[in-house]
Amino acid sequence: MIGLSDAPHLDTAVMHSLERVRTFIDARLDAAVVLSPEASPRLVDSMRYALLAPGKRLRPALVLWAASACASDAAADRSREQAWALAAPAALAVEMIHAYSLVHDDLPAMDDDDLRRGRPTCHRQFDEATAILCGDALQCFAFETLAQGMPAATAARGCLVLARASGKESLVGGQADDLAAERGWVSDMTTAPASEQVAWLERIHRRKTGALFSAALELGGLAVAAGPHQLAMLAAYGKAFGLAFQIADDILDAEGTEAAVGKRVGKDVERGKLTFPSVIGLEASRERAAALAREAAEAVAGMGPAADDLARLALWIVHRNH
Ligand code: GRG
Repeated sequence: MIGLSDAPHLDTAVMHSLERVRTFIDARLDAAVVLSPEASPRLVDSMRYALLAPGKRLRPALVLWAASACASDAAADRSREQAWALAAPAALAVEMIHAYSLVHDDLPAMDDDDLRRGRPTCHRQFDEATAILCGDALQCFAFETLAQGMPAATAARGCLVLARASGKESLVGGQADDLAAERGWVSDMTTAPASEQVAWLERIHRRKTGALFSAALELGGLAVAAGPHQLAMLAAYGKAFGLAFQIADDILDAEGTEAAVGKRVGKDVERGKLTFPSVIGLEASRERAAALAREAAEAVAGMGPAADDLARLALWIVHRNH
């Protein structure tokens, strides 16, 4: 199995694989959001601005790599290209949901950020009302893309998976609870015992960040008719990956530079927010993230070399600098 000791090769391999995903997905995102006679030009411009901005495309990568990992088993005659073609609508859809959530998260009423993906945030580039509408339209467009691009039964199940990962019990619910804590609408967690703080953090991040990663993996599996055993391996990977990603994100906020990360850093500490480094310390956070990354890689080891990209991504995610 691929391990952290392969780190020097890990960066090169992950960068190369992510570049392939970006080439595949960016061309399709570009072609998807086009001006039609009924669409407002400013709205379409804002959607293109938010969606085509240079992100890592981690969620589309998870969709596509889950599909190719499962396809090698579920339908041996299917090449990676075929698996990716089947999973493409789902890969576009998850990136649309992600882009919408970033646009809304950056709004003055939420995180009030000026910088995202190394560029002015959507409401800074356009205006607040356009940014709200941009997020709304991207969210609807995600479900339209999924429903239109997949066979009816897969699309129905896919829409359910994506809706659950995006809604009141997941992305939006996690964001709402995070906001409630920050604004003092619920009891103050900063004075709770460390074990309760860690449980609280895990619950927030499982919904706010982890659920969409897990949905991406499940959608990739569904696109190639993966079996229950494969879906279970992807689910175990997703659970560990999501938390590893979030702990690494907290470490980056504490230690990263704005230039490398492409967004404002240090804001969690500035706002007195609970983070893994603030609760368990930087060193323990690094160890926890590395252990979770190994757990994720082990979860898909049973899929063999077809899951190497997934395993490498989990290991890379905890020592990235952006
Ligand atoms: C507004 C409903 C609503 C939800 C917002 C996504 C989100 C919930 C908040 C974003 C705040 C944040 C920085 C969360 C940490 C996890 C995260 C989503 C980081 C950004 O994801 P990356 O690193 O970004 O994959 P890129 O730009 O590379 O796509």
